Amino acid sequence: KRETPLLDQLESGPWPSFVSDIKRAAEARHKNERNVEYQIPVDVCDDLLGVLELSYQDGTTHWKHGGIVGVFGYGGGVIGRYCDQPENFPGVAHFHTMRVNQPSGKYYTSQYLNDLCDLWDFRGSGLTNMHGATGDIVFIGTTTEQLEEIFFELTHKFDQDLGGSGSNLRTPATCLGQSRCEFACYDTQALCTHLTHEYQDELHRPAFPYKFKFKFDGCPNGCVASIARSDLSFIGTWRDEIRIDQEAVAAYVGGEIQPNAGAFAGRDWGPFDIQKEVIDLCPSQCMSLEDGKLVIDNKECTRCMHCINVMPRALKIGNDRGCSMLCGAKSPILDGAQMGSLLVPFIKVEDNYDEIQEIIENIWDWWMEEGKNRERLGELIKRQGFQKLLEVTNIKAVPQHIQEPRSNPYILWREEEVEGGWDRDINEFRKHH
Ligand code: SRM
Ligand code: SF4
Repeated sequence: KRETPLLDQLESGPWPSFVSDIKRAAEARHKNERNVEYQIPVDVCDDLLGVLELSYQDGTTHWKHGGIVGVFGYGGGVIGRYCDQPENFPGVAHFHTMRVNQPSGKYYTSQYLNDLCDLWDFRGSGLTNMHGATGDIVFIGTTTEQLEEIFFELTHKFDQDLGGSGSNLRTPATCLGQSRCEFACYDTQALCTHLTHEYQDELHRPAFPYKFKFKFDGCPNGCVASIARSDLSFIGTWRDEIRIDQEAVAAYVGGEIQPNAGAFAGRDWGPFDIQKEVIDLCPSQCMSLEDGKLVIDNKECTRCMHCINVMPRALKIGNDRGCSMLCGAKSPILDGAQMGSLLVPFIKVEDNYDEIQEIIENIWDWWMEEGKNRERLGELIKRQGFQKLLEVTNIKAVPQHIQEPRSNPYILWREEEVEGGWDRDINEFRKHH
């Protein structure tokens, strides 16, 4: 057993510690109560702790980049990792990570989880990350020889595929949507599953300038935070009116129904004040109480979800539902972090997803043609302009595309698009219109 004084300190804080977890895994591996015929060194977890301790001592990583590893026919799904001190830490000389495509909405049977863990105890370190930040089941640490074996078992016995890594479509991620959530404006799981199957090639064979992520939120609550971390984000919305049950509104106001404290976890509500907690907090100030009835000016509503979150029994999403598509979110490498920009304000999400796929493919054609190596979609949009994106997707400019009307018009008109051209006399023009 290795001494790890620096790592031990990490266990002393108030939070659950990954160091304790790895120690527990190391111990279990040595005990081997289920007589697993380990296919990688039994002290993989001890060596992992050892090399991590050394990194803390030296103030630098002892993992080195390099050496592409993977499975036959795929270009993604496996991240190669080698230790730069293989003599001292033979258990982690190779320590590759495998990303496994999680089921939509992350539903499992216990049997299935057990089988996954058994496979990984047998052929890997036993350490997992459920789930990685993109959403995958992440298997942490195995040797090169095991990769094909694991892949074979996953695809043949588990009916399960690898996820994305590298310059390809990354594993799409979705909220659990209509399977449990009354706010879901479209079937997020169905769309996620459909596009995952449809774009298998793009997921497994890196042919893009860089990574590309899809994420699906059933409503603007954004439980998978698609607006911040996907190149193409699908956010459920509706275009008719919020449905109001006035009796339930009165019951909230009268204290017979408690507001949904989950919307403000841990907060002591006291008597519910609808003016203060809902009406005054509406970002577009489109609500009022008239003779005890709640009135919403729906054309001003921005679908922020606040009122619905607080009073879910009184207010419900509209009936004419679909999603908005936003594009270009990314984290800071190369050209700075960006949130998604609205591209399609509303699109129906029906059984046939042709219209959605047409938009996706037009974007990809443009990005693959024009994108520089390691340039995310968001950066290409910044470099060539949002207008160019509208041209390649054949989407007409609408006011929602413009961030700050008048001070920052995103859209530039060509002379032939403007009645009277550049030489028109504005005053003449005004007189006639
Ligand atoms: Fe990431 C690079 C791990 C989710 C933005 N990310 C890396 C590298 C390859 C860096 C490295 O070489 O050490 C890491 C590989 C570690 C390994 O050995 O597996 C790495 N990223 C991860 C994971 C494994 C962290 C985790 O444990 O959760 C996540 C993937 C697990 C999964 O598939 O579920 C992971 N990375 C993300 C996310 C979150 C998301 O997808 O929602 C982001 C922000 C969203 C985005 O895409 O911008 C993210 N990772 C990056 C970036 C910055 C890209 C940019 O354009 O700004 C890099 C740097 C790069 O690509 O060179 C990066
Ligand atoms: Fe429900 Fe909306 Fe969260 Fe999806 S994003 S789980 S629909 S609240």
